[in-house]
Amino acid sequence: MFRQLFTCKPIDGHKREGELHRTLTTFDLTLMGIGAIIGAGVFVLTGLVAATKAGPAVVISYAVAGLASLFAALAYAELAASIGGTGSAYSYAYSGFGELVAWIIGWNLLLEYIAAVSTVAIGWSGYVMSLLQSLGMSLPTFLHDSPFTQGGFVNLPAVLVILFLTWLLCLDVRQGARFNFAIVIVKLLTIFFFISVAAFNVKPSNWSPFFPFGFEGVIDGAAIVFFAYIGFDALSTAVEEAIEPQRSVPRGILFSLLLCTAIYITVAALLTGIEPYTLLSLESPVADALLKLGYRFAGGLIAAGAVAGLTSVMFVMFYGASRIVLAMSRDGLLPHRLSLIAGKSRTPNTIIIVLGVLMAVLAGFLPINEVAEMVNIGTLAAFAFVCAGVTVFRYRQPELARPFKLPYDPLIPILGTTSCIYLMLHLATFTWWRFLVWTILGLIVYFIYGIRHSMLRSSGN
Ligand code: ALA
Repeated sequence: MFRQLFTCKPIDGHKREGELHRTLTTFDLTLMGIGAIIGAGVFVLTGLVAATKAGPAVVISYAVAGLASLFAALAYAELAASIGGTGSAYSYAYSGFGELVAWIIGWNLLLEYIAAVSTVAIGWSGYVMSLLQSLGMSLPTFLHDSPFTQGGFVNLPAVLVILFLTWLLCLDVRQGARFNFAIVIVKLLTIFFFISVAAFNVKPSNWSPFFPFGFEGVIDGAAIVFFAYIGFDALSTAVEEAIEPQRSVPRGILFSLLLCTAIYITVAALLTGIEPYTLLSLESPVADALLKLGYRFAGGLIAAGAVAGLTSVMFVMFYGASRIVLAMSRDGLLPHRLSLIAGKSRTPNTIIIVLGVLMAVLAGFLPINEVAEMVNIGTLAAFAFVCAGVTVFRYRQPELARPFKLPYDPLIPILGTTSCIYLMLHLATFTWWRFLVWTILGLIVYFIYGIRHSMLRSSGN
């Protein structure tokens, strides 16, 4: 049994065919990447980090977090193309580090995705409420706040949006991709509107002092705005549904990340250029800055863009969570019957419905905003592993076909692992405690359930 903990699963690459539908192109994947990446991060955290951590140097925070994400994206691109597996980092860890490490990574990825969808749903509900207010409508408090807020009972809009996405994900994945396409266009238009208005209103004096909180502030800020980059990793769960995944998945990951990095740096520079960083709103800095410039309809427009943006983040993260559970249940580490694929749509409907109900309950009844910090630490840990995984596979499987090979090996994987760990060290101590508690809980689940039901064990490896 002890040997099983460290036994690596043989790589089955992209051989598993005929279960999910292969319909996604590079274009779909790039749009799904943008859909998952641009969301609450840029619409909220840019102002918060500029005002409290980094000042105008939030631009550098975005560059630092973007660079760490780029290293990780290159590693994801290589492993997604060569190893495949719908479980993303979980599947790579299973083939490179063995079952126990894979389980811990998968368990933390689940936390990342479930916490991301639930917290983003709460943020989404807030934006919907302000949109309704701008149209002269409202919902009673007990229907839009959790029981932990005075007068609240359930966050109904958050529950409804998750149930809607559950239904959408149970349809053919292609239909979901079409829906994603429409909302990504809305959010890109919103951001380009902001950029084109702000570009003519910059006051260079607002960029001085540039480093009011010093270098430490910039790195603390990077550990937080890292949240804005999360999401491209969800694309690596699409290898079984992508056409020519060895080419389309690496391209989708890299194209979407590079485009979003350029957008983030531009938005951060303009936002701190049009308004002194000390005056930026902590809740809705982008809309607020435009309102102060006299664009009255800006609030409504940005709220619409944010609603669209957050919807696509939830959609892609929910999709990623379902595919990771699919991989874990196929391996027997979670109940195997979850991995049933629905006949017509070829989607893992049982998993989607179970996750949908779980996330709807979390978003509807819990004040889980602080859980958002957990998203960053879980993701950074997975990214660090994926970067290290590239080097491990170079030694263990030198002959493995690598349709995409990251450049400057082994420099990039080393820089990727160290930069992710460095950013983790800049997160708050209580975040580390929670991370530890969640991981211990995962170990308990593994030793009570996973180890006994593992397919690797029953196959006698
Ligand atoms: N990157 C996603 C966002 O900013 C999680 O909302």
